[in-house]
Amino acid sequence: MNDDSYGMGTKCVHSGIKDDPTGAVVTPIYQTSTFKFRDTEHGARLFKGEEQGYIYTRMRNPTIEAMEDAIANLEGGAKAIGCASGMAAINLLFSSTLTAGDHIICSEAVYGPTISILQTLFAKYGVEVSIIDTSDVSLVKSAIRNNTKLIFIETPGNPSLIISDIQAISEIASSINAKLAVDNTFMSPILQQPFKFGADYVIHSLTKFLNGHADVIGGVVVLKKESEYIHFRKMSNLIGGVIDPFNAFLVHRGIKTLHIRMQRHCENAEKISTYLKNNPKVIWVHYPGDKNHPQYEIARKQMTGFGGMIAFELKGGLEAGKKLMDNVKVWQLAVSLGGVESLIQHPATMTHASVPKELREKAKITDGLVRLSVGIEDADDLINGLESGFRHIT
Ligand code: LCS
Repeated sequence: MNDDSYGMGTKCVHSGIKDDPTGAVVTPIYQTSTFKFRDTEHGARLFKGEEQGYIYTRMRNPTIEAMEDAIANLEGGAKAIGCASGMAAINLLFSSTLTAGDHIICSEAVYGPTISILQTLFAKYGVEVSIIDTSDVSLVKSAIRNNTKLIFIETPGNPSLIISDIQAISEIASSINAKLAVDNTFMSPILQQPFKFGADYVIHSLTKFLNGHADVIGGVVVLKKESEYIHFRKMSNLIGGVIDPFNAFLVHRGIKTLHIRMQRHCENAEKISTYLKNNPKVIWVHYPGDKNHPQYEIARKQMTGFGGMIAFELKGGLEAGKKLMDNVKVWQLAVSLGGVESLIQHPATMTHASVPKELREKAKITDGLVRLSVGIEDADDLINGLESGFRHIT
């Protein structure tokens, strides 16, 4: 299935599936921690890398490998490494690419803990950190130092949906021999493929759209170049934050419907963003498919659909937001995103509470901002469900 003549739907259904000795049409759950050697010679050869095979699930497992191959194929990357969570993937990426004395540039509009892990753990290890607005390419250029090794962007960014130009930033990175990593969680490979625009690494929280059913925590690092695989795999073995076979199976199963789920997420979000824009109780709406979105042209260049995430601000700020969130129907008040069910949440006190207030405000995460993860229910029910909440705001 690693053939570009196939469409994304076919790739979603078939990618990664291994020929199984039983003839199983899906890769089964190899729920085993360890694998038997034929004899001592065999075990020694596997450990020396003289023969390929399975040793121990932290190192390699067929069910996890099948999911990794599927994601690498969908992203157009060479290899992928499954991780225990999106944060484990981010940790693996930073640990594998940064050393004391290196400098990283990171978007200010990212999932809160991505900033926190840089400012706490990696700063403590001697990594220099610049958190900037990467939607402005000139700010990326001026943040460059002679020790810059990695630029990390999330686009669209969580939760404000600010968009960074992957191609322009990848050109800056390659001009100084630095690497570009893109958190593609909000888009999935169906709507955006950062390698096509020059990225070196893609990460995902698999917890979100790729699994899509709100029943798994997982993450992945996807590598553009096969040559970096052994280094990353060794780091993954040492850090130990690997996904387990059952969760990998569920993610792989979720991927089979990713293309049709993303289509429905996009259709529903488009309708809901229009409803919100026409709502007199709403001040502004951020949706990448909106012609008034500040980076709409960049969105059109690098995305093939505008996704299922919406951010908006209500007249009456947080107090109005609380009334809305406590009274909606169909929508559930919960963090996370990308599942079939629609969720509503308040970033300033929830997903981005760990980000210092002045940085939050700089990243346009105002106290009145409400974030929607639009699911695949019927759009009319979702609009009526929001309307139930809006009626409580006077
Ligand atoms: N990257 C993005 C863009 C995310 O939104 C998240 C989690 C992560 C990475 C981390 O992934 P995890 O470790 O949770 O699998 N975002 C969340 C959110 O917006 N609400 O709850 C979690």
